[in-house]
Amino acid sequence: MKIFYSDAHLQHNPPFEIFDGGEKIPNFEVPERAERILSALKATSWAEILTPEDFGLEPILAIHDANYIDFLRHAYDEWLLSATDADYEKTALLPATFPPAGWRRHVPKSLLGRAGYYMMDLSAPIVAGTYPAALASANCALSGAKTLSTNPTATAAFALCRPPGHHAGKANCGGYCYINNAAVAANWLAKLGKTALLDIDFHAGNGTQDIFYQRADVLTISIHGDPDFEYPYFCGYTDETGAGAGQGFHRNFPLAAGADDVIYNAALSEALGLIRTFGARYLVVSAGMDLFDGDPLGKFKVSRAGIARIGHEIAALKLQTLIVMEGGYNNAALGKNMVTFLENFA
Ligand code: OKP
Ligand code: ZN
Repeated sequence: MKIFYSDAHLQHNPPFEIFDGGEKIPNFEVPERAERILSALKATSWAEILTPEDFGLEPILAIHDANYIDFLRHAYDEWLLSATDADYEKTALLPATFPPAGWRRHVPKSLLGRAGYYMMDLSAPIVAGTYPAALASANCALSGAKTLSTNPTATAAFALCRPPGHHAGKANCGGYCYINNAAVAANWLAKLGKTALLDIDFHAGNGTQDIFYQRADVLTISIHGDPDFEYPYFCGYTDETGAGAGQGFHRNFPLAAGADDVIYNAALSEALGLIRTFGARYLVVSAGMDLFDGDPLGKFKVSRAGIARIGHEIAALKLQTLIVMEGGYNNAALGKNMVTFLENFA
C-alpha cells in the first residue's frame, strides 16, 4: 500500500491549547503522533512510504475560502510585525473574541479580529510552521487520491496527514485542524467519479459537513460522540441531513459515551448501507483512532479487535479507498491501532 508522508509536519508543534475553556496545557496534537504511525508502518511488509507531490493551491481553494487561506498563510508573520500592548511571547496565535451568530457581516482588518472570525476554538493555534505543515498534509491526501485514480487496481492508499483536517470548514480552523485534507481529496476525486466520505473519528466532522452540505455528488457520513455532550457541540446532529441540492447527502450518527464494539458496528452497518445505495466509485475515510477505548479525548469503548472489524467491514465495500489520518491521542497505541485498521486494505 502506498503511504504518503511528509516531514514538514514537524514544523507544526504548537506549545499549548486552552483545554475546555480552562487550563493552558500542552497541545494534545503533537508530532509524536505521526512519528509513531510512521514507525509502525515501517515495521510491516506492505507499506511503501512516499513523499507527496505538490498540487499547488488550486485544489485547496476549490473548497476553502481564499481570504481564509490568506489569513492562515500570513497570520503568524503579521503578528510578529504588529505592535501590541501585551508583553507575552509571540509563539502561538489564538483569538480572544468570537462572533456570535449573525455577527459575520464584516471581516475585521485587525489580526485579532480576523483570528476570531476564522478560528472556531482555542485548540488550534497558528505557529511559525503551521501553514507549510498544513499544505504538506493536504498534499499527502491529494497524492493518495491521485494514486487511486491512476492505478484503478489499487484498493487503497493511506495519507498520513498531520495536522488533521475534519474540523476545518470552508473558512475556519479549529480542533487541531487547518486545511480539510480529506475534503480536499474527496472534492478532487469527485471530478472523476461519485465519491463518499466516511468519518470515523470520535469527534463530529463539522468541517467536512460544512464543505459538502449543499452537494449531492459527495455523500458525507460521520459517526461520532453525541454533540449534545461532546466537542464540537454545534454540529453532528441526526437532523442535519444536507440542504438544497445536497438534501439527503449528509448523515450523522451520534452515539452516547461508552459505545462499544456492538453499538458501533450497528451504526457502521447502517452507514455502509447508505454508501452502497449511493453507488460510490471512490471512498474517502477520515480515520481518527480516538474511537479507541480509553483515548484521552474520546469516550467510546471500541477495542482493538473492534478497530480490525471496522477496517474489515469498510474494505468489504470493495471501493477504491483513500484513508486519511485524523485524530487519535493514545500515542502509545496509535501506531498499532492504525496498522490494525489499514491491514484490511493491504
Ligand atoms: C480533534 B480531532 C473535550 C475537549 C476537546 C478539542 C478536541 C479536538 C479533536 N473535552 N478539545 O477530531 O481528533
Ligand atoms: Zn477526534
